[in-house]
Amino acid sequence: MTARTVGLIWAQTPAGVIGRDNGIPWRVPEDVAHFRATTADHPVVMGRRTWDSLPARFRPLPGRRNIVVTRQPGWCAAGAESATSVPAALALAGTGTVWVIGGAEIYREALAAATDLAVTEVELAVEGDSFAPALGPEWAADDPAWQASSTGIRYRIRRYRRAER
Ligand code: NAP
Ligand code: VY7
Repeated sequence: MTARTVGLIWAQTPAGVIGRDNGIPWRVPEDVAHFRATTADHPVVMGRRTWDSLPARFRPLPGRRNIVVTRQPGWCAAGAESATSVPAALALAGTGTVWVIGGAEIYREALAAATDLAVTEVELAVEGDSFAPALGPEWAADDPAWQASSTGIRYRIRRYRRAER
């Protein structure tokens, strides 16, 4: 049997906010470094709105296959591959580790296929319009200590594993 890792990676507030106005309403450089290191050399799957949210100079995310999920049959962008569903995107990614990098719609749809979650909690009370998916009791998390970012924002990076089914 082929061991396959389908990871979801996001950063959220304690209230579950992950985005606002098609952006992330904070900047925590230690989290961005964690995101870059975790996804390095692996395909990343994202929703079309998250692709649009990346500044043009960071598109595609370098060193990774960028797979964009869209319902638009003719959608294309330089440096991106496209797929018309989450399962099709995961199939296109092949058999190694793949990271699903957002946004809210895509996390909800990919959660059923996920084996691992990397969730950064940032201790901020900010309003948002995009939220992390609700997690059921099948997800077991570690309990790392809170850290202080160079920005002063407290954060911690939690790992979730799905219990074997
Ligand atoms: P999204 O999940 O990035 O993308 C939604 C789009 O994906 C849809 O409009 C559609 O594209 C496509 N799509 C969704 N389901 C599909 C399906 N079943 N089949 C085919 N295509 C499908 O958008 P979002 O939920 O609005 O999330 C964006 C927000 O999340 C932004 O605020 C972003 O900054 C934030 N974000 C936060 C983090 C974090 O870690 N904090 C990470 C990533 C993103 P078309 O409209 O082209 O058909
Ligand atoms: C998404 C960017 C957004 C805006 C400006 C630059 C966790 C995060 C995400 C997504 C944080 C982002 C960027 C940062 C990454 C760089 C390229 C430039 C790279 C997520 N835990 N945190 N996120 N870039 N899914 N999960 O900041 O990206 O990776 O090369």
